Amino acid sequence: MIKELFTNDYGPDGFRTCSVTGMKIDRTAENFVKIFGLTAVVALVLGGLSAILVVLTRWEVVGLLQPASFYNWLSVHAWNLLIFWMVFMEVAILYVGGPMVLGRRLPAPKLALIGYVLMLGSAVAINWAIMTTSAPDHAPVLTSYAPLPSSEWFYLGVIVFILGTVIAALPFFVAIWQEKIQHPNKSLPLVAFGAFITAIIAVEALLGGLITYVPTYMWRIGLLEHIDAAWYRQMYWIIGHGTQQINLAAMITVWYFLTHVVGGAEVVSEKVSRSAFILYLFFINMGAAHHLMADPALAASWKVWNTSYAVYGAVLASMIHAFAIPAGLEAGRRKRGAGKSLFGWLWSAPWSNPVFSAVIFSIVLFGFMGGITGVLMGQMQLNLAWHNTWATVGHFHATVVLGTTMTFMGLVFFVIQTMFKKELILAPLARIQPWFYSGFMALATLMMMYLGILYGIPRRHPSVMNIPGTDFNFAAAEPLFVIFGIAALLAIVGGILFAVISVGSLLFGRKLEPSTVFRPLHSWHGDGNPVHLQSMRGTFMFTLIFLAVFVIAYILNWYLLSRLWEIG
Ligand code: HEM
Ligand SMILES: [Cu+2]
Repeated sequence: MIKELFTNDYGPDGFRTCSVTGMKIDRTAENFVKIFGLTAVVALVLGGLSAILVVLTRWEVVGLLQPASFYNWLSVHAWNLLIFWMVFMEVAILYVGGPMVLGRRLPAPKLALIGYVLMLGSAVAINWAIMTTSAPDHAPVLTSYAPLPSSEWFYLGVIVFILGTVIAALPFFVAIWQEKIQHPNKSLPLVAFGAFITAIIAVEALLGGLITYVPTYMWRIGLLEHIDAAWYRQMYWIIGHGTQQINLAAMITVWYFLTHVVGGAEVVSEKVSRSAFILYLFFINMGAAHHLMADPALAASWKVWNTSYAVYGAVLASMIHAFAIPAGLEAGRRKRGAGKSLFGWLWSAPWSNPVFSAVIFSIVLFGFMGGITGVLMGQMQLNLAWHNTWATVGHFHATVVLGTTMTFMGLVFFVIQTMFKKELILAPLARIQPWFYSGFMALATLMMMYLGILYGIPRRHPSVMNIPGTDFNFAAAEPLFVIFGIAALLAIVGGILFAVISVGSLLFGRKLEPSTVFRPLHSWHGDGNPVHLQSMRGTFMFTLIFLAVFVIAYILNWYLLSRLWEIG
């Protein structure tokens, strides 16, 4: 049974040709993509289960967990979802974006294996260390802010996980290097280029992680006497922010890839899209200061330079992708004869295919909810109203759940059908899973934003109705908590649906010929005009709508800020 999952019809040279993408796929590369992807799904399930406990505690009508176990489970939630689910998927994405897109063998498969074993072992150790945390240690939550001590095994686990990830990324770099040696004058395909930029950002973030966690571990086991809290916060955010930028760059790379193979998109100007990736390379790490805007230890000039000047280089890049990807879909589909009217290219798209709908919802919800709020709260003044409230949690669930997780879910469905060659079970439910999950998650996320901005509900607090030593009254916020609680639980049902369909399809799905589900690109017939001559007026309309929403949200936030003194 297990063996069957790792067999495919490879030729004597160990390669096969994918009937959907036309890629030449190496057996070893494919098997590692499957292993990393499956491990990621296990982390998603564990993190999703912890979401039930976290939600039922914060929804205080239920008030499930005591404070100590709340923080343990919140840490399990953060590390499994934001770190393990994402990073295992991202290594898989590197192997797709490198060796597979280039039609090469996976170089140094031993390194891939060593990296995998280190990552898996440390992920298990970190989970164990978190779940068994008790006083005087503190649950690390995501940030493990020193000098609050956590289990020493936690810090050691983090160091090993970082090393394992770097090792697992090496075969990707070698593949790019070999390609460049062999074809020095050929530029990398866009998806490989995006994966390459992602990998560089990853290495920067991971090095920052070592600089942070090695001294912290030494301090925890008594080799260093003192650790400076302000130093820790500044250094931590190199990896804390950096990992989110890996998520972003990987997600955008997958957007380019899947809108192309599933929707028939064609990038209108590769030069422009590549320049946007380069802008990320130079500017995105600067944004790390936006996590420290309320931090008294940093100079205002440092914060302002980073968050109000440098980071807009990265925002510009995001705006370019946000135009280029839908425009590519519009122009590519028009060129292939799919839809003539303003939005006909969109309505006629394969909406019943969960790979397609997951990616499109991710693009829309990430942009409108995650992107806009990120720019708002990344501004020094507005940050005062957002910082450490639940609105912040709302913002990053819009980015890492509605954005990255949705995209990766679509990718998993894609891999199940094209690499495992299994039909999705429960087809009608599979069809609605992205609608269900993203719809309820978007509602839960919006409620977190409202609860934070309108009522100042704090994040990371098991109980707000009764914060000792204060006489805040949050009773007015209760109706929104009810909507939040119900929507969050339904979103978790959507997550469970994803897990059941994925695992069930692998175990019980019928064998599938992928080109019966995904329309191979060469089968499209269009008007023959080049893509840049196609109209992109539909995308232009979306751009105007986006601008209007941004302006309204911006004005509204400044209005709320101006009324802040009236609180209490
Ligand atoms: C149905 C899905 C999910 C629900 C209902 C949910 C719910 C929540 C809630 C209520 C909190 C806030 C706890 C607090 O501040 O007191 C939280 C925190 C968090 N969630 Fe989720 N979540 C979900 C999925 C995810 C996913 C997929 C990711 C990452 C990819 C994620 C990453 C995080 C992180 C990083 C935190 C913050 C932990 C910290 O404060 O250190 N969540 N989640
Ligand atoms: Cu950040």
